[in-house]
Amino acid sequence: MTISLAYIGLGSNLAEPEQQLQQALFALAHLTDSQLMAYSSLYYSKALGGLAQPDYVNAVAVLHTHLSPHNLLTVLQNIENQQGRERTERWGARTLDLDMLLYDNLQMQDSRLTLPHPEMLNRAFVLIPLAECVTDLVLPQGIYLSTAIKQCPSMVLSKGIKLEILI
Ligand code: ROI
Repeated sequence: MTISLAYIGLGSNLAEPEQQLQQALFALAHLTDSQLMAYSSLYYSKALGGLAQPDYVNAVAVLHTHLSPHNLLTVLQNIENQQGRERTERWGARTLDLDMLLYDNLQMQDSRLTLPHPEMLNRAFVLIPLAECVTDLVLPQGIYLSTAIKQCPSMVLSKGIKLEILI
């Protein structure tokens, strides 16, 4: 059975964001046909995007998985839904956002999923925690993560604690 490497971005800005990420990491650690290999510290930032909304807490997790990209997306959406995610406005506040950032070196686009995540290169709150999980990753677009970080629009990002997960 083939095993793939997937990177997941976690974000929350509602209903006690740290607890949302704690619960989400627990769920990722218990995901079917998958293994949680690493995860970053918490990172705090102002909301990027048009709408006025609370500040965000973000992190990145690394999974080994036997799930296909679409099956992984489905289980990530199930976790979001279990944690009370309501899909209302596109750039609005959310209890939990789980974004598939990368799945091996796959580049694909269909109605459900675009890989790599189309916005990741513009988001320091994704790239910086990603760099905490992996040294000198080469992105599927053919650029080094360290280069992507230098080219990314700057934003204020405060590093917080690394959560403990009870397995
Ligand atoms: N801004 C920050 N800082 N963190 C996020 O996770 C985040 N997610 C979003 C939008 C609304 C684009 N802004 C964000 O979906």
